[in-house]
Amino acid sequence: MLRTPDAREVRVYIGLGGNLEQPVDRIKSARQAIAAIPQVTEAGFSSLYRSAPMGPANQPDYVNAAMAVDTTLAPLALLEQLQTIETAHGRVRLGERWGPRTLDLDILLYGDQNIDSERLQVPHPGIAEREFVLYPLMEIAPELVVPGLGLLKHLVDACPQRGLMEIPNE
Ligand code: 5RY
Ligand code: CA
Ligand code: CA
Repeated sequence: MLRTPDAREVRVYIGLGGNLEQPVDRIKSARQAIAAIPQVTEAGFSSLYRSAPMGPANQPDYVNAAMAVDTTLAPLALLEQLQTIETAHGRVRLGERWGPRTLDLDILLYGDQNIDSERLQVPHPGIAEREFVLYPLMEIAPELVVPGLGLLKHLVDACPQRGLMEIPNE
Protein backbone atom coordinates (compact mmCIF):
# COMPACT_ATOMS: atom_id res chain seq x y z
CA MET A 1 0.00 0.00 0.00
CA LEU A 2 1.46 3.39 -0.99
CA ARG A 3 1.49 6.01 1.73
CA THR A 4 2.21 9.70 1.80
CA PRO A 5 5.37 10.25 3.87
CA ASP A 6 4.89 12.64 6.80
CA ALA A 7 7.66 15.26 7.05
CA ARG A 8 7.74 14.84 10.85
CA GLU A 9 8.48 11.11 10.65
CA VAL A 10 11.68 9.86 12.25
CA ARG A 11 13.41 6.57 11.36
CA VAL A 12 13.66 4.45 14.50
CA TYR A 13 15.31 1.08 15.09
CA ILE A 14 13.80 -1.28 17.66
CA GLY A 15 15.46 -4.35 19.18
CA LEU A 16 13.18 -7.30 19.93
CA GLY A 17 14.16 -10.14 22.26
CA GLY A 18 12.77 -12.87 24.45
CA ASN A 19 13.64 -16.23 25.96
CA LEU A 20 10.46 -17.60 27.56
CA GLU A 21 7.29 -19.23 26.17
CA GLN A 22 7.71 -19.60 22.39
CA PRO A 23 9.93 -16.56 21.79
CA VAL A 24 9.79 -16.94 17.98
CA ASP A 25 5.99 -16.63 17.99
CA ARG A 26 6.10 -13.77 20.50
CA ILE A 27 8.53 -11.76 18.39
CA LYS A 28 6.40 -12.25 15.28
CA SER A 29 3.34 -11.16 17.25
CA ALA A 30 5.19 -8.15 18.68
CA ARG A 31 6.15 -7.12 15.13
CA GLN A 32 2.47 -7.07 14.14
CA ALA A 33 1.56 -5.11 17.28
CA ILE A 34 4.26 -2.50 16.64
CA ALA A 35 3.23 -2.12 12.99
CA ALA A 36 -0.39 -1.68 14.14
CA ILE A 37 0.40 1.43 16.22
CA PRO A 38 -1.38 4.20 14.25
CA GLN A 39 1.60 6.62 14.22
CA VAL A 40 4.08 3.86 13.26
CA THR A 41 4.87 2.39 9.84
CA GLU A 42 7.12 -0.64 9.43
CA ALA A 43 10.16 0.04 7.25
CA GLY A 44 12.18 -3.17 7.68
CA PHE A 45 12.51 -6.37 9.68
CA SER A 46 15.55 -8.62 10.10
CA SER A 47 15.82 -12.36 10.29
CA LEU A 48 15.36 -13.98 13.69
CA TYR A 49 18.53 -15.01 15.55
CA ARG A 50 19.21 -17.38 18.42
CA SER A 51 22.05 -16.80 20.93
CA ALA A 52 23.24 -17.73 24.38
CA PRO A 53 22.30 -15.28 27.14
CA MET A 54 24.69 -12.43 27.86
CA GLY A 55 24.70 -11.29 31.47
CA PRO A 56 23.21 -13.85 33.89
CA ALA A 57 23.88 -17.27 32.34
CA ASN A 58 21.31 -19.48 34.10
CA GLN A 59 18.46 -18.79 31.65
CA PRO A 60 17.32 -20.10 28.24
CA ASP A 61 18.82 -19.00 24.93
CA TYR A 62 17.36 -15.80 23.48
CA VAL A 63 15.67 -15.07 20.18
CA ASN A 64 16.40 -11.57 18.85
CA ALA A 65 15.53 -9.43 15.82
CA ALA A 66 15.70 -5.80 14.71
CA MET A 67 12.92 -3.69 13.20
CA ALA A 68 12.99 -0.35 11.37
CA VAL A 69 9.96 1.91 11.68
CA ASP A 70 9.01 5.45 10.71
CA THR A 71 7.06 7.28 13.38
CA THR A 72 5.71 10.66 14.39
CA LEU A 73 5.65 9.59 18.05
CA ALA A 74 8.06 11.35 20.41
CA PRO A 75 10.64 9.05 22.05
CA LEU A 76 8.84 8.67 25.39
CA ALA A 77 5.45 8.23 23.71
CA LEU A 78 6.93 5.42 21.61
CA LEU A 79 8.54 3.87 24.72
CA GLU A 80 5.13 3.81 26.44
CA GLN A 81 3.55 2.07 23.46
CA LEU A 82 6.34 -0.53 23.42
CA GLN A 83 6.00 -1.17 27.17
CA THR A 84 2.25 -1.69 26.72
CA ILE A 85 3.06 -4.31 24.04
CA GLU A 86 5.60 -5.99 26.38
CA THR A 87 2.97 -6.26 29.11
CA ALA A 88 0.35 -7.57 26.65
CA HIS A 89 2.85 -10.32 25.72
CA GLY A 90 3.12 -11.59 29.27
CA ARG A 91 6.08 -9.60 30.53
CA VAL A 92 6.23 -9.39 34.30
CA ARG A 93 8.78 -7.19 36.05
CA LEU A 94 10.02 -8.97 39.14
CA GLY A 95 13.10 -10.72 40.45
CA GLU A 96 16.65 -10.25 39.29
CA ARG A 97 17.91 -7.62 36.87
CA TRP A 98 18.52 -9.05 33.41
CA GLY A 99 16.51 -12.18 34.20
CA PRO A 100 14.55 -14.15 31.60
CA ARG A 101 11.57 -12.44 29.94
CA THR A 102 8.85 -13.24 27.43
CA LEU A 103 9.43 -10.05 25.44
CA ASP A 104 11.86 -7.13 25.56
CA LEU A 105 11.44 -4.17 23.20
CA ASP A 106 14.24 -1.60 23.15
CA ILE A 107 14.50 1.67 21.25
CA LEU A 108 18.00 1.20 19.79
CA LEU A 109 18.16 4.41 17.73
CA TYR A 110 15.79 7.35 17.35
CA GLY A 111 16.84 9.22 14.21
CA ASP A 112 20.21 10.82 14.87
CA GLN A 113 19.32 11.77 18.45
CA ASN A 114 21.32 11.16 21.60
CA ILE A 115 18.92 10.86 24.54
CA ASP A 116 20.12 10.47 28.13
CA SER A 117 17.18 10.71 30.51
CA GLU A 118 16.13 8.72 33.56
CA ARG A 119 13.66 6.62 31.56
CA LEU A 120 15.36 6.35 28.21
CA GLN A 121 18.91 6.22 26.88
CA VAL A 122 19.47 6.27 23.11
CA PRO A 123 21.53 4.87 21.45
CA HIS A 124 20.83 1.90 23.66
CA PRO A 125 23.79 1.42 26.05
CA GLY A 126 25.79 -1.69 25.29
CA ILE A 127 24.78 -1.69 21.61
CA ALA A 128 28.44 -1.89 20.48
CA GLU A 129 29.15 -5.08 22.49
CA ARG A 130 25.97 -7.02 21.64
CA GLU A 131 26.22 -9.23 18.57
CA PHE A 132 22.48 -10.02 18.87
CA VAL A 133 21.79 -6.29 18.24
CA LEU A 134 24.51 -5.42 15.71
CA TYR A 135 24.10 -8.34 13.26
CA PRO A 136 20.30 -8.04 12.88
CA LEU A 137 20.68 -4.25 12.45
CA MET A 138 23.36 -4.77 9.79
CA GLU A 139 20.90 -6.89 7.80
CA ILE A 140 18.32 -4.08 7.53
CA ALA A 141 20.56 -0.94 7.62
CA PRO A 142 24.06 -1.74 6.32
CA GLU A 143 24.92 1.95 5.80
CA LEU A 144 23.69 3.09 9.22
CA VAL A 145 25.65 5.61 11.27
CA VAL A 146 25.16 5.10 15.02
CA PRO A 147 25.11 8.53 16.73
CA GLY A 148 28.30 8.95 18.77
CA LEU A 149 29.73 5.57 17.66
CA GLY A 150 30.16 5.83 13.90
CA LEU A 151 29.49 3.40 11.08
CA LEU A 152 27.50 0.31 12.05
CA LYS A 153 29.66 -1.85 9.76
CA HIS A 154 32.74 -0.91 11.79
CA LEU A 155 30.97 -1.89 15.03
CA VAL A 156 30.02 -5.23 13.45
CA ASP A 157 33.61 -5.81 12.31
CA ALA A 158 34.80 -5.26 15.90
CA CYS A 159 32.15 -7.52 17.51
CA PRO A 160 32.66 -11.31 17.36
CA GLN A 161 29.57 -13.23 16.20
CA ARG A 162 30.09 -15.78 19.03
CA GLY A 163 27.26 -18.35 18.94
CA LEU A 164 24.74 -16.12 17.13
CA MET A 165 22.72 -18.26 14.67
CA GLU A 166 20.17 -17.13 12.10
CA ILE A 167 16.91 -19.06 12.56
CA PRO A 168 15.57 -20.49 9.28
CA ASN A 169 12.08 -19.29 8.25
CA GLU A 170 9.10 -21.54 9.25
C1 5RY B 1 26.63 -8.27 29.20
C2 5RY B 1 24.55 -7.89 30.45
C3 5RY B 1 23.18 -7.71 30.45
C4 5RY B 1 24.52 -8.09 28.05
C5 5RY B 1 25.24 -8.07 29.24
C6 5RY B 1 22.46 -7.70 29.29
C7 5RY B 1 19.62 -10.42 26.05
C8 5RY B 1 23.15 -7.91 28.10
C9 5RY B 1 20.70 -11.17 26.54
C10 5RY B 1 19.19 -10.68 24.71
C11 5RY B 1 20.93 -12.35 24.56
C12 5RY B 1 20.03 -9.80 28.05
C13 5RY B 1 20.97 -7.48 29.28
N1 5RY B 1 27.78 -8.44 29.13
N2 5RY B 1 21.36 -12.12 25.80
N3 5RY B 1 20.94 -10.75 27.79
N4 5RY B 1 19.87 -11.65 24.01
N5 5RY B 1 19.22 -9.56 27.01
N6 5RY B 1 21.55 -13.27 23.81
O1 5RY B 1 18.25 -10.07 24.19
F1 5RY B 1 22.45 -7.93 26.98
S1 5RY B 1 20.01 -8.98 29.59
CA1 CA C 1 0.79 1.52 11.81
CA1 CA D 1 14.59 -3.34 27.68
